[in-house]
Parts: sequence; structure tokens; C-alpha cells
Amino acid sequence: MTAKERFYVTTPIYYPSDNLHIGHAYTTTVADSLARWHRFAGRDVYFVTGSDEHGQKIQRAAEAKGVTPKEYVDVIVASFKELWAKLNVEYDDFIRTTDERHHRAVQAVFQKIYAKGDIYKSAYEGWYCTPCETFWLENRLVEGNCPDCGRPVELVQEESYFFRLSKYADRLLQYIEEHPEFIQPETRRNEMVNFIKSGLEDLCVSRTTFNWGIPVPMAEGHVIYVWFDALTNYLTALGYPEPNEKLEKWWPADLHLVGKEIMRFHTIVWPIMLMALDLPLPKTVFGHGWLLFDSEKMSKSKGNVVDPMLLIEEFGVDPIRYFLLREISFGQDGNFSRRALIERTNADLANDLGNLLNRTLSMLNRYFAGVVPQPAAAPNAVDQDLIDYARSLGPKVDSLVKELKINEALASIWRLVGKANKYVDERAPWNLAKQENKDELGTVMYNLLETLRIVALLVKSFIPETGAKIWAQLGLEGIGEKSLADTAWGLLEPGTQTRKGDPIFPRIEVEKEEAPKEQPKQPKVEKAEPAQPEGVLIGIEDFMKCELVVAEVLEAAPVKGADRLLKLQVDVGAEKRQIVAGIAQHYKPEELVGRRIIVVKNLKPAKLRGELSQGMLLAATAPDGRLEVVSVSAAIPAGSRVK
Ligand code: ME8
Repeated sequence: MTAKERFYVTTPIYYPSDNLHIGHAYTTTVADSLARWHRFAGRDVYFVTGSDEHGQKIQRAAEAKGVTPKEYVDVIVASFKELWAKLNVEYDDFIRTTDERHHRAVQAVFQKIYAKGDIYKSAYEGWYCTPCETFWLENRLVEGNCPDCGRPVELVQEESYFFRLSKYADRLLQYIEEHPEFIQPETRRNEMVNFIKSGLEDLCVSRTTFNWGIPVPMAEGHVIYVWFDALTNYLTALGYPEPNEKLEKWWPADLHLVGKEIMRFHTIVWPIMLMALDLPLPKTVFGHGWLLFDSEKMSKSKGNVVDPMLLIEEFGVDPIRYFLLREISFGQDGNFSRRALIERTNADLANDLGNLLNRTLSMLNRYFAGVVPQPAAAPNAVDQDLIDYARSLGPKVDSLVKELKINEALASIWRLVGKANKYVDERAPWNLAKQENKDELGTVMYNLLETLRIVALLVKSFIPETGAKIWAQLGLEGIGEKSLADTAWGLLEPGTQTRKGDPIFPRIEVEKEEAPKEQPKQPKVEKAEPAQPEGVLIGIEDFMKCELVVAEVLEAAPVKGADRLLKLQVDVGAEKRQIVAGIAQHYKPEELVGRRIIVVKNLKPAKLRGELSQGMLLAATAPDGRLEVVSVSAAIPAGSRVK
């Protein structure tokens, strides 16, 4: 038997200087969903998160409250754990950097690198950003402030220990070149390569002007730099430094999931620490984008944070998880707003999924007293289309998750939900019932129920409560033991008694007081209109030559060197296409993702600035030159014909 594939995934260990916000919940929801999915797909999974409790920032926050740092962090760390429980996050270990086991690991790492000669003592004089816990050379400062967060820095003059980053720069560059999967996405890799090429200075790895940290083993009065301490948590979780089975089994980590602002620590400092320890490097460090609020990064210091706990209380946990995973193109920045959250919940969860379950079980109650019928009639072409897509979906979602295309994975599941809703309309069970065509009616109802069973399995890693609720209403038990293999078609047993319940997602009324989305004033742009013979009448057959369909925007990105163009990846109904459109001055890419727009599907493909465009989207021009893309609500599935 071949050994089970394994997957060790980590989140950053967050600072308990304050409560967590929705940005932190984002990273952890993604990590939890990945962990759950890989387990579901039969892999051995280890998922670690934690809290980064040392350093000047925490010491100061505690002093300001008049408590000891430990008293201070204990309260906040308890709230971290409470949030993860509310968010249905199931981690295998939680590393607190104040744990005794972590002290041992960090001191062992320091000692080992020191013994190798890669840590040495010298004097430090430079700048320090306490909120970021980062040292800066004068020439990297921006107008005298921290180049990362823009806040003031402090002058630090101390006797310190230094880590020879510079010695490993070439080796690291070579490693990055030979392992393109190491730093993802690609844009972040390029940034990191440029950073290394611009010259690595040795890193100061100890401090003497405060004491809230792990002592340097060979020098009294020095505490180990908080990032050197924090990064080691990924080894602490495996029982380092003692050689043991856990370390053997799980190192190197498969995925360190982090926000893009801490990529430098994870793809430069951490790999060099591992090189100095003669340990292999993690397989992938993925730096995801930021959750923005009014186009600014959400952060405590800007006072624009959203409390995930309050959102969960108001909307329930799955709408929040779903929104985070689906709305934001993984790797890119994405906007958070209440309105977008409500719209997403109403469209995808209430209208598409909730309604499919509700109407299917209502019909089943009416026609078969709630009992799953035999699919007695052979499938026709419409049935077969649904069955084929449903059958292919499990492996497809698995490859998308493996490629970390999480929002696409969810989009592909919702394509099945859309297809099933369309299938109800096309196969009109009510007509089959009128005709007393029980065999065919049985087949249609079975296909819908079996689709819902597969959907419950496919969504449960992302929105666990929803998967379980659908499962229970289908009258099934033991969803927890099911695996990817159970998404094969035809496993639903005829004769099963279903248990229709309340709608799983009641529609949320949009608050009246909420202002409509602000439309930024757009500069006027000239647009080359194709020649339009005025007043010429066309027949319906001419109009029908133009195949207009609803397309869901899966991804949107600028086109290099063309400031007017955006390239969109769209779903035109079981088919993905790229469309290049001159709308970059009117829409930010993230505003388009998830929208259902109208495209001319049978337009001859063309190349614009080297990018293939397979269709054209419809947009209207306002009197001031502003363009508005034509779109429909999420009730209309991708691929629907517009006429
Ligand atoms: O950096 N959008 O901790 P931290 C998306 N202790 N993700 C966000 C976000 C936002 N607006 N804001 C925060 C630290 N995050 C260190 C880590 S690891 C060895 C040490 C998420 O509390 C994102 O994952 O400042 C980001 O990298 C992390 O929280 C920063 O958390």
C-alpha cells in the first residue's frame, strides 16, 4: 500500500495585542477549509495556528493597561480560541509562543545557528517599527516612516546579535529559481526576488531595551527578536528540537498561508533560518491579498476593522465563511462590505442553493410522500448533461483546491447548483406529474436529490453547517465519515425517507438606510464606436444570429501595458472563456468578480494587446462618458440565453 499523501498547513500566529478582525478570520477560514478538504479527499492533514505573544508591542499594550504581559495576552488568546470555535475552525494544535515547549524550540534554534557561526554579536544602530516589529535601514524608510505601514519609527542603538542573512542570499535565489512553487502567487515571487537582489543585510535578532521575550541562551539581558521567535512555531508544533516521529512525518510543511505583508519574513528570513539549521524548506508559502474596506487595508490602527464575532452572531457562520472564500479571488485584494455580504448570501445561498433544496423536497413530498424514488426511466440528454457534470465535479474541485483556486472551486460547485435549478425548469416535474408519468418523474426527482447529496458533500469543507443541514434534510446520516469517493453518482438509496425542514438560508432584507454603492466619478474616455447604420431595420432572424448569454465573471485582472483594458475569465455555462474589455477606467477588477454580465458568445475571437478575447460584453454609456456593464441578478444561471 502506498503511504497516504500528507498536508501540513499553517496560518500566521496572530498578535494578541488586540482582538482579531475579519482579515485574520479570512486567512484562518481558508486554512481550515483546505485542511477539511484534504482530509475529505483522503489525505493525512495537520493544521496549526496560534498566537505570537512576545515583543515590544505587546509589552507596551500591557503596560498601558497596567497588567503584566502574560495577564494581558491570556485574555486575548482566550478570545482567539472562542472566535475559532464560533467560526467552526478545527485546528490540530495551537501554539502560544509563551508555551514552555516553544521556549525550548526557539532557544535550540538560536543556539544551533550560533554554534554554526551564523549568529554573531555586534552593535546595532538603526530604526525600528514597533507595530510591525521590524528593523529598517535608513535608506528604506519612506519620508522617515515605516515603508510597510507608514507609521513613525524609533531609533534603536543596542548591542545585539546578528544573523548572517547575507551569506545565504545566493543560495536562496537559486532555490527560488529551481522551485517555482515555493513562493506563490507569481507576483509575490517577483517582489521577493527583487528584494533579495537589492541586497540582504544581516538581521538583528536580539533586543536589550525590554524583556518580554525568550532569553538569548548565551547572554543575559538579551531577548530573542520576536520574528525569530515567532517563525520557529512551525517547528514547535512538531516537537522540535527532539528528534521524533512527528517531525519526521510532517516536516517540511506543505503550505504556510500568510498575508502578503509578511512574505519577506516567510520567504527570506525563515528559509534562511532553515538553511542554517540544515532543514528542508516549506513546499509553498502563499501570500494572499488583503481584505479592504473602502479600498484601504483593514487594520486596527486605521479604525476600519470589522468584528467577525458580531457578523457571525448576526448572519450565522456559513454566510461569513462562504463570502470570504467565494467573493475574494484568492491571491488578490478584495473588498469587504455588508452590502456585498448580504447580496452574496441572498443570491448564492438563499436563492440558488437554499431554494433548490426547498423546492426539490417540497415536490418530493407532494409526488412521492418524501421518499426517494427509483430512477426508473432511462436518462434523456438533459438528464445526462446534469449527471455528467455532477459526476465530474469531485475530482475537478479537488484539482482546483490543490492549485489553491478556492473561489473557482466554489464557483464550479455553484455551477452545478445553477444547472440543477435550470433542470427543474426544463424537466418541469409538475407536468410529468400531471401526465402521471411516474417513471420519468422518479428519474427527475432522483437526479435532483442525488445532485443535492453530492453538493452537500462538496460544500461541507467550506461551509460545514450547510453540508450537514442538507444531509439531514435528505434523511441521511454520518456525513462526517464520507469522503471524496462518495461524490460518485448514484449512491443515494431509493426508499430513503427525507426530512424537509425550514429553509436553510432565509433571505436577508437589505437595510433601507444603506446608501447605494458610491459610483466614483470617472474621467471621460473616447470610445471607438463601430459604424452603426442608423434607421436600418433588421428582422428577428438577424437579431437571433447574435448569441447573447449570461456569463459569470470568475476573475478579472488588468492587461499589462494597456490602462484601459481588463481581462476577464468568465463562465458562459459549463465553459470558461477570456474576454478583454475596455472598461479598466470604469471598474476595478474586484468589482466585477461574481457579477453575471451579458456577453456576445458567438463573436469571432480577436487578440487585443496580445490577449485572446473570445466574446464581447455589453455595456451602456452614461451622458458623462461613464460606462456601466449590463448585468443580471444571481437568480439567472451562467449560460442562460438572453433574447
Ligand atoms: O503579522 N486582510 O500577526 P498579525 C487579509 N504575528 N488578511 C489579513 C488582514 C487583512 N486586512 N489583516 C490581517 C503577524 N490579516 C505576526 C505573524 S507568523 C510567524 C507571525 C491576516 O496579528 C493575514 O494573514 O499582524 C496577515 O498576514 C496576518 O493576519 C497578520 O496578523
